[in-house]
Amino acid sequence: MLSQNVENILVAQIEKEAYSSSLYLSMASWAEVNGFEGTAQWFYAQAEEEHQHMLKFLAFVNERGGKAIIPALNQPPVDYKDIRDIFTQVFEHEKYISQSINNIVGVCMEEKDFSTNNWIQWFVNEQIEEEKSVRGIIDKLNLIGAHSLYLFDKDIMSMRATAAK
Ligand code: OFO
Repeated sequence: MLSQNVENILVAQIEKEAYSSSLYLSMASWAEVNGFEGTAQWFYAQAEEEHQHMLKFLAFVNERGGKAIIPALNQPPVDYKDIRDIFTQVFEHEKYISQSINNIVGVCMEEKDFSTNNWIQWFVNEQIEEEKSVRGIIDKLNLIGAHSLYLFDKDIMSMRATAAK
């Protein structure tokens, strides 16, 4: 059974994961209409992954005797300056999510909820991977000039295919 504090912070995370999915869908759509097909595919896959994260939180809250709440979401940004801008925003967002997951660990420890703490460790590791992968993409973007964006777009498509879990 979850304590009220643990339930509340897990329910708040359902909203954050749902917003992440919606944000990445918006980025996918921007990339698609601006001709970056590979980047769009990367974001569509990322949006799906975030949707799965949201479902994991939802199922866990309900299984442990809580009540998952399906949130209303804010509209994500519609326009982005360029590809670099988009990935910089992704990196900032993922750092915010990592902080949010760490806060959940903190509440689990305060409440001595060792089973939720054990379960949330999957997300702790997932965030390490996500930050690493986005940092890798930004490093790549910093190495290339504007002319090579077409090659970058093709390249990122294969990165997604190999990194898929
Ligand atoms: Fe961006 O990963 Fe969910 O938690």
